[in-house]
Amino acid sequence: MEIHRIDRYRVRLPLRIPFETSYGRLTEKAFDILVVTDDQGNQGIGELVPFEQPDYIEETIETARIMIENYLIPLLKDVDIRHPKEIALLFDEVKGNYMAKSSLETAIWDLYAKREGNSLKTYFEDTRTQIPVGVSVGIQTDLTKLITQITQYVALGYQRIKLKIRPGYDLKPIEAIRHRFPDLTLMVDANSAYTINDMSHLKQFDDYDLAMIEQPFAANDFLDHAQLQKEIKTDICLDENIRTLKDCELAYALGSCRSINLKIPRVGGITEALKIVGFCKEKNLQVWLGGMFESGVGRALNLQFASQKVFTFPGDISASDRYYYEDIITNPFVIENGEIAVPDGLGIGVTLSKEALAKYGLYETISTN
Ligand code: OSB
Ligand code: MG
Repeated sequence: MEIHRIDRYRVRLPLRIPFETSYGRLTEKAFDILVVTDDQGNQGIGELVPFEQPDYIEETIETARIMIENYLIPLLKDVDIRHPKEIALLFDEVKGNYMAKSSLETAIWDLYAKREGNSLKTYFEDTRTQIPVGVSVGIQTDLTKLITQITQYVALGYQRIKLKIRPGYDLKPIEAIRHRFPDLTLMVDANSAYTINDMSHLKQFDDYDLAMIEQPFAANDFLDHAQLQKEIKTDICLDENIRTLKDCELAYALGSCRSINLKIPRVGGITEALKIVGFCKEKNLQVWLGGMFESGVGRALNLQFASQKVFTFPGDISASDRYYYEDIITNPFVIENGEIAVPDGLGIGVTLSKEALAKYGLYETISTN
């Protein structure tokens, strides 16, 4: 198949609750939906997920748009794609820029699955139809409000809580949550806010039976994470560090972590994500699926991918209404008994809501062939 046309919706969705992390506060999520069309008029959709500021990782939505328009789309010109796994190789000559690559790569996987008449999950091994899910809770300095929020999420059935932390906001909220919920599966995510000088402070986290500590140190640090993992009992999980299979191999070889937060966009798409899953299975390294505040399009992709049984630990894949008042797909995701159902339709299995896109999105054609 050949890609003959690419359109995009630039979307901004207001968040129900502002989301604060160690690096900033988000009140609205900007993202693009890319629509790729083949030579027969079949279409696939993918989500471009980076933030507007380069504060989670270096990519931003604007740098990604430049990479897509000026460098990635030209690589697709006149190429006969036999299988979507060829895209990662084709994009390899562009260094980094994984989220930009992923938006097109995942759209092409969706297109391919639709063209072949399959649900995307049929291309993965050992799948199930319901996914256990958790929720990531932003920094909230008012501990009463924090506990109220977590109580609501627990009542809704979320099977795991991830608390965002930063220096000065860690042991107190952890203790408050543990006091109220002694048996809750609880983890924390620092988004790179600590340094090796905080070692003795971080060791105190061992007292709270945390499932893991996600990304305490810098996004490109492997050595200090390895040092910490040697000295602490709690599992370390890497998020920002992991862009490629090579990063996983390095983390494993050095002992930098015992768990991997896998985000398909952060590793450039499905093909690299599958390699990472294979490696983690082989090495018995825990892997679970993270999120980027995706709309229903990215969320559907995450659910398809998380259908693989290796993802036993509940992912950052919450119901649509945890994030947004209104989603841009016709059937928003709901949580039931702590799980979300994997969509059954062709490809990623969701349909864009033209009304919601008219309200929140700007439509434009970015490539014709
Ligand atoms: O560090 O995992 C993270 C959201 C945005 C950017 C980074 C992260 C997160 C989350 C929430 O923790 C993930 C989600 O629910 O989509
Ligand atoms: Mg994280």
